[in-house]
Amino acid sequence: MTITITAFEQSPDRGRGLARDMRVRWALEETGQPYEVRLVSFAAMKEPAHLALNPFGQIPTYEEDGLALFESGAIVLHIAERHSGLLPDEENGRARATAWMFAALNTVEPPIVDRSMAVLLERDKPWHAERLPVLEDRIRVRLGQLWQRLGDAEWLDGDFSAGDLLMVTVLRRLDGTGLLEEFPNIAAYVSRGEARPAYQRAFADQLAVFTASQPGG
Ligand code: GTB
Repeated sequence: MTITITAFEQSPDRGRGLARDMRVRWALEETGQPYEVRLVSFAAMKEPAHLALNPFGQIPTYEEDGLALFESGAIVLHIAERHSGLLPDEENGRARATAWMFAALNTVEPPIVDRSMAVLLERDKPWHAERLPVLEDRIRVRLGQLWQRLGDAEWLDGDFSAGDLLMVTVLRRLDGTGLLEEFPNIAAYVSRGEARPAYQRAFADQLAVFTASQPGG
């Protein structure tokens, strides 16, 4: 049965591929799974039909053959477990790749999201200028640890895996902050992820949605 995912009808990132449907698109492209995209407005996300798919009223969601999933990490894990290309065959390698998936979402992403939210919602607060460097230092701690572990390796643990896919999408949210550039091996790691043909296809598809939503697009 056809896989259907949901994505923003009008992504606030203006086609930069930062919304979390990008992870799911990329995983589907890496594993060669065709899929359809249902675009939803912010209002539609809070309607009962979408809340039945995601109780938090967010994208992305995933539907296939009677299965409905939410949470981008769970969706990527589901895709990786069912199709080859994103998890090693060897049991311990699979467990380690899964650990990197959790590390991306649970350990590296939170301080990055904290910074994004502060810039988005607290820019006019009198304490913003003092708080921002604190948040950025928290990110630097994680990037420093990642830098130590990654060293000169191409990927986090052997071949490219779902752990790398999630880590790269998480780190991309630092684009434009200057923080990635402080850790050249991590910047190069993100660029390697972005250079993958499957990433390029996923990026082009989400960008086409944004372009089409523009006047004359
Ligand atoms: N933990 C969930 C998951 O991983 O699936 C989080 C899902 C989530 O945050 N979804 C966001 C959403 O639906 C879109 S991705 N928001 C609408 C709402 O909550 O009403 C987050 C996102 C949004 C915008 C940008 N951007 O503009 O750069 C980046 C990331």
